[in-house]
Amino acid sequence: MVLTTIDSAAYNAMQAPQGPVHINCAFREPLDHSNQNWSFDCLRGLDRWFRNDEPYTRYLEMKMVSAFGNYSCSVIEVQDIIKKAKQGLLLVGAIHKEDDMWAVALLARQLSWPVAADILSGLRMRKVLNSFPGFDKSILFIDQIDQILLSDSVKSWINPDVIVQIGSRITSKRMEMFLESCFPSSYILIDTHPCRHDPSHVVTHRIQTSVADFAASLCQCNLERKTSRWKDILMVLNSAVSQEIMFHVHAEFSLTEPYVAHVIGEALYGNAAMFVGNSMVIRDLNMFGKGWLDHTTNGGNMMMHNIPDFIGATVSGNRGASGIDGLLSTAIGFAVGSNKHVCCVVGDVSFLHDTNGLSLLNQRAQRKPMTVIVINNHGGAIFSLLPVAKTASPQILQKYFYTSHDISISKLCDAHRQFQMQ
Ligand SMILES: Cc1ncc(C[n+]2csc(CCOP(=O)(O)OP(=O)(O)O)c2C)c(N)n1
Repeated sequence: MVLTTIDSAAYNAMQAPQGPVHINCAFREPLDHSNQNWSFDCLRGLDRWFRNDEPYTRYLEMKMVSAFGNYSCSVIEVQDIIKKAKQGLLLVGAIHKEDDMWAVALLARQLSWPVAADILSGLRMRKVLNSFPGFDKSILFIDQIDQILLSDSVKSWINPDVIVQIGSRITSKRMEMFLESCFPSSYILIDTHPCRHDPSHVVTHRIQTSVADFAASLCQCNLERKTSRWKDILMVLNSAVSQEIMFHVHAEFSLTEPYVAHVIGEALYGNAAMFVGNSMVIRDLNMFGKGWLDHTTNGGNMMMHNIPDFIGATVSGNRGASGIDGLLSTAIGFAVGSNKHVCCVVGDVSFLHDTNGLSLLNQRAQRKPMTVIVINNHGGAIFSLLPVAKTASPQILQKYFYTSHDISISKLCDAHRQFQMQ
């Protein structure tokens, strides 16, 4: 933490506008009087830093140093790291532009590494353009990485030596904890903005550039498409978990949250986008969401141009403090801004936190129709997963944590003259 913080401060102090920087030292967690013994474990992953006099996180620019398309030494060094990687992992966090989704798909093809795509990357809920989902074998999506990491034994086996991360934010807490503990020899973060985003304090190379430029720089390296045990095992694990999920999700005869998350893609079509609410909705979609077959696009023509058999579908959300307020209104703003049919999925308590959004829905100016899906489990189901659910009495839980209610969402929609189905 100290190293990445100092490196970022030093970098910012030397960039325009140059000047002093302020370092905030966060209180340790948990903030109580318990003494924690110092352990050598906290030095894990620092071998490279001890061995040379480079900063832990190096900030690099994608600079060409000649008209012949030659890159600076630092970029060549990154290319070299990628070339030599034996167990590479491409991690795709939140990205919003369709061009970037394309660029990531092309990058994934070049690297031929397993790809872990976050729900907010748009590649998780990718729309499949032909009738053979998964036909594009050149990209190995590990969509079930979150569940795979539930197993300690499997987790200890997953040791990427190089991670390339596109887009800053990762939704899964489990994934973030894994990234903190897996110590790859290089962790390369690509994003266009200069701001720091390294909650796990693991980034060794921070490159401020677009995905497209980064992918273009790798074109020069003639990366070999290697088959490897690493990829094969991840593929088998992913498909085993995916089949298991499919079985359980469809074996239930009731409408469960995982079921909705699993099939919701089928409600999308054409150029539709999705807005996901916080609490369990985004977590469920991140765990159970999957690509969907788009019947409205002519996949046959696209295949001829040797491009992937899928296109990213924009998925947005309000992360940061992950508030449950104003989500419907944000989704409406997103629909206006993106000019797409937006499917907004929120929990019932979140929906009730923003009933004013319903009156905004009535104003149809400047946007396409929206679909709002409320996952109504009559309260904040997320609290049933917290330790408090094991200790507090049911009455206390219902009243103060789940904030259970019997408000009729359908009547609320009627009151706002919104068409609704149950
Ligand atoms: C503005 C705000 N208030 C309170 C919270 C704390 N909080 C997090 S999740 C949650 C419950 C959300 O319930 P719901 O939208 O029904 O989703 P579910 O938990 O059922 O998935 C609450 C109150 C918050 N994140 N933001």
